[in-house]
Amino acid sequence: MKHTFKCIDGHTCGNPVRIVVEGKPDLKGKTMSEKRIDFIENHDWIRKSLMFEPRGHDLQSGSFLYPPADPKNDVGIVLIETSGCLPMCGHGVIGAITIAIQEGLVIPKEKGTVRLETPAGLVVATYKEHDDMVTSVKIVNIPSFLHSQNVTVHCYGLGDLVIDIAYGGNFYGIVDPQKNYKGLQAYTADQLVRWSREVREELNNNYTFIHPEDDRIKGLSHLMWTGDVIDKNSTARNAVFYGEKAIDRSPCGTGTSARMAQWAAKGKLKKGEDFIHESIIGSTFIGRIETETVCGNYDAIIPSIEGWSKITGYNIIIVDTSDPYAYGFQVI
Ligand code: PYC
Repeated sequence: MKHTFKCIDGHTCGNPVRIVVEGKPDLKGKTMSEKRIDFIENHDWIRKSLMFEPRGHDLQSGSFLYPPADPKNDVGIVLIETSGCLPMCGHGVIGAITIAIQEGLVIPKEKGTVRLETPAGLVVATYKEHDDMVTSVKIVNIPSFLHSQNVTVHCYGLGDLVIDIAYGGNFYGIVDPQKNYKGLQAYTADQLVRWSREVREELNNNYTFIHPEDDRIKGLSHLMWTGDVIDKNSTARNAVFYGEKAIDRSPCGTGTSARMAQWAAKGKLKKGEDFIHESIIGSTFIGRIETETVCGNYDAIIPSIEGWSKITGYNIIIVDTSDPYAYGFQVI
């Protein structure tokens, strides 16, 4: 049996995105959170086929668009990547909005604004256009907060590490420079990947991470290594690890949100100030605290993130169930 998926591929500030235009599953549930659970329970083979090798690679991420649960909104999204079906993904949303507007997949009620339902909540995106091309997308993300500070874990490669945990659409362990970690500029991406797997496992084995308002969002999936900026005009630099082998090539939208929440809680970033966040390759997102709020018992911020994407191709992908690698593989 052959399954055909018509996709549009692109990248956001260097990190890949793939929007599945045809071949997406009919998902049960009204909200994107309910659809996400149905996807995880009944359709995860599609993620594996489209994200893993040989049809994808360690960094691949993608999405499916659905009609919104609330007719006031423009569209809903279910996000996938190599690590699973995420509640929210900033670079993925910036890519999906760019592709959806440029290709006419979504006609927003108000030109220049897309009200997007994600499994993590409503995200309002505004976009700029020039000559029918989307030149930038700014998303106002969901409440982001510092979950815990100074959590200690042992990393065999580095020694004891003191880590803050923040939520920005996914839970992040944030490793700032300290006695046993000099900053990301001092290490190779390969070293960061190796240590990340170990540190993430330690954190999940020893601590519990559950979203205070939605217990379907749980577990720490991402690790952020911070370090010196490349461009002196940037505020900060980071490398986010996800999946089993990926270091985000973009500055990471949910990671930038989590880090702004960490900085806000420590008094290092105020509402309205620009937070120019560099990625491992030097691409940037502009972050800002739009408002302050609460999430459960946590003081939280509503962050915005602005970035850009480009379409790289139209891709018709076939999953032939007689192919021994129909459902993909990873080499770790
Ligand atoms: O941009 O939020 C993001 C993201 C998550 C994982 C990779 N990128």
